[in-house]
Amino acid sequence: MKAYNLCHKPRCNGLSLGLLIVFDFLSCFAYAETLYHEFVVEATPQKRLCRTRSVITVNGQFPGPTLEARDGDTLVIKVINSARYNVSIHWHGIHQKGTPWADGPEYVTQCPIQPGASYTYRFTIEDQEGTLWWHAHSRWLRATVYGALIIYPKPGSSYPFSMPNLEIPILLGEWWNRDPLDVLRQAIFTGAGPNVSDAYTINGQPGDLYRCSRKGTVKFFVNFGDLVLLRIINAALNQQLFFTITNHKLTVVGADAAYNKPFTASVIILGPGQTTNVLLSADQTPRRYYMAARAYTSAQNVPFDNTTTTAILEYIAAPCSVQKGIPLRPTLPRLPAYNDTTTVTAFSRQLKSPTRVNVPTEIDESLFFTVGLGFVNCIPGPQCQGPNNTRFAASINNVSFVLPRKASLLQAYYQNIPGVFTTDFPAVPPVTFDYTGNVSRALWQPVFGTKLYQLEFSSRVQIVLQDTAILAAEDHPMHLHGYDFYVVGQGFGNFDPGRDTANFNLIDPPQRNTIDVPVGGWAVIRFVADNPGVWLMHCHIDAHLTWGLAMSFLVEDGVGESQLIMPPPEDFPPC
Ligand SMILES: *[C@@H]1O[C@H](CO)[C@@H](O)[C@H](O)[C@H]1NC(C)=O
Ligand SMILES: *[C@@H]1O[C@H](CO)[C@@H](O)[C@H](O)[C@H]1NC(C)=O
Ligand SMILES: *[C@@H]1O[C@H](CO)[C@@H](O)[C@H](O)[C@H]1NC(C)=O
Ligand SMILES: *[C@@H]1O[C@H](CO)[C@@H](O)[C@H](O)[C@H]1NC(C)=O
Ligand SMILES: *[C@@H]1O[C@H](CO)[C@@H](O)[C@H](O)[C@H]1NC(C)=O
Ligand SMILES: *[C@@H]1O[C@H](CO)[C@@H](O)[C@H](O)[C@H]1NC(C)=O
Ligand SMILES: *[C@@H]1O[C@H](CO)[C@@H](O)[C@H](O)[C@H]1NC(C)=O
Ligand SMILES: [Cu+2]
Repeated sequence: MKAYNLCHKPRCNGLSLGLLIVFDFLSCFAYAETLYHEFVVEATPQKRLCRTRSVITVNGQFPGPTLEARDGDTLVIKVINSARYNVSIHWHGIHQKGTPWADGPEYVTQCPIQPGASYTYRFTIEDQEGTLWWHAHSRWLRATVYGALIIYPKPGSSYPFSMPNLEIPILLGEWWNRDPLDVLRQAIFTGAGPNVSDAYTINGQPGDLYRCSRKGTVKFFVNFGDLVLLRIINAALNQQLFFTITNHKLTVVGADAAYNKPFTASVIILGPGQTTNVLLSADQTPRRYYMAARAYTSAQNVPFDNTTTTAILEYIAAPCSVQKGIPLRPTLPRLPAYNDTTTVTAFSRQLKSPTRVNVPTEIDESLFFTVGLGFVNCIPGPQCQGPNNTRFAASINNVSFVLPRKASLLQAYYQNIPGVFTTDFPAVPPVTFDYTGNVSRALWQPVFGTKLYQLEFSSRVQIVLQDTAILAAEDHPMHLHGYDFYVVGQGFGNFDPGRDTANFNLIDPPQRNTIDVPVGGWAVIRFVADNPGVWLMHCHIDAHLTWGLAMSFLVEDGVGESQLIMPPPEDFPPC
């Protein structure tokens, strides 16, 4: 495996990253490169919370290896499945223009890589800079199969902010004492909500506030005066998280691999799937400080993991402070209450693109999608343990998404395999109702189907994502594959085109790949469908995805050669 050399970056002090970044002067003059990696998916024993269990990892690392590239580079990653589960890997936020077969969601763009098999993902990074990540996209394997994907500017260009002298990837995760696939299996069997996690983690470690965890607590070392770029990724399976650091202000400079107008915050919020880049000035008394994350949960009376994960930010000069009588022991930062939606709203309202952007103003496809939970009535018994003798479900426009089995959606489209999907996904809800009000029980049960929405190449799309109060209003981090989109508006209650359209931000809306649709509210996104393929859009809370909170777009070919779906690679995994 090639270690990537980053000439525009100052030498890392090595302590905090634990990575040796070799400074290769020659690469400063190189243009786009092809970077080859091998990912061996395998079971590895890991000890957390006083017990050891077998964990599915990549190359035995948890979290998995950090991929580093520059805008314009091509990544070639051979994934070898040495585990006993089917697996596929998604490169979250990469557009995959011209390489839809490399996107990764199982049964959407490929069949899974079966035990003993391998598949090589090849894709080029085009006009993207910032922090993304990669993760398994096969059942709940992403609980442990994930890592950072960092995209540096092209050679000769740099960040639109002061050059940090240290960069730290921070991956927030969720840990179960049991195998997460057993947790999933049990939830699918009973129809009830899955067991909540036993811990949150920072770079794989729960931190000082959990049993038997203190020894493993992650420490990041900084020098007084350092300007540090934290690349924070919410890799948790099912939970939005607040993140903060005692006594330090965070300057938000990017989200989902797009820059934004810098603003400061003491707490940031990330839905699963989202990333946030923040600058931190190490300008406090040299000592140890906690960074901490815990749940933001918007659904009422729903069980959640109410624990707090911590890591330590330690000034290298801290021992000198001890001599002056300043204790080393870190203090906990103040985190918002688990249901503090006000803080979440205030944070997301501040996110704006750095300059005026090119938002589509004429719209060809005006879509209105309700996103929310639901249930299915069932015969009381062990497989009917959802609320009041039901099984949980979730849907978009009342369609609960079912993955095909005999071929992936992309393959079925490309090879004209009949009977795999239909293209009648509704553009608007089949029934109009008071989405966020007291919804009649007659509306709570969705239909199941594998329905796609077909888009002409280059159509300008607007989607109103409207939360519903069916079972419980809840915020849903909606992720679109294959595209970034502009978030032109957000609000609470039912979207009202008459009132709300006038307030859209068509000047400098933030660009993202995952939008947290406010609890009991709505978000409006716009993008141009210029990337042919089959692209999943789904809630990034895996419990909701399991229940069907997903749909797919089928984007037709354009006319030029670069606007066609190319044939699948030869090692493409069969079903
Ligand atoms: C889920 O939680 C219940 C209650 O605590 C426990 O009995 C069960 O074993 C757990 N299941 C899994 C798969 O962790
Ligand atoms: C969460 O835990 C804190 C203590 O850490 C406690 O004060 C609070 O009541 C708990 N909240 C819920 C909803 O369980
Ligand atoms: C948050 O939860 C607490 C109790 O856990 C409750 O007293 C408070 O009203 C809730 N706040 C909001 C905004 O729902
Ligand atoms: C379950 O039934 C009880 C009693 O009829 C009712 O109060 C509650 O709202 C119901 N819950 C759901 C989720 O339907
Ligand atoms: C919601 O509507 C049902 C009838 O559809 C009614 O029985 C119930 O009282 C209403 N609940 C509230 C809180 O308005
Ligand atoms: C969803 O479809 C089912 C079956 O047609 C229907 O009973 C239910 O009322 C619909 N719900 C909504 C919100 O459209
Ligand atoms: C693994 O993938 C193959 C091919 O799609 C499928 O036949 C098999 O059922 C999958 N195994 C599991 C456990 O899902
Ligand atoms: Cu959701």
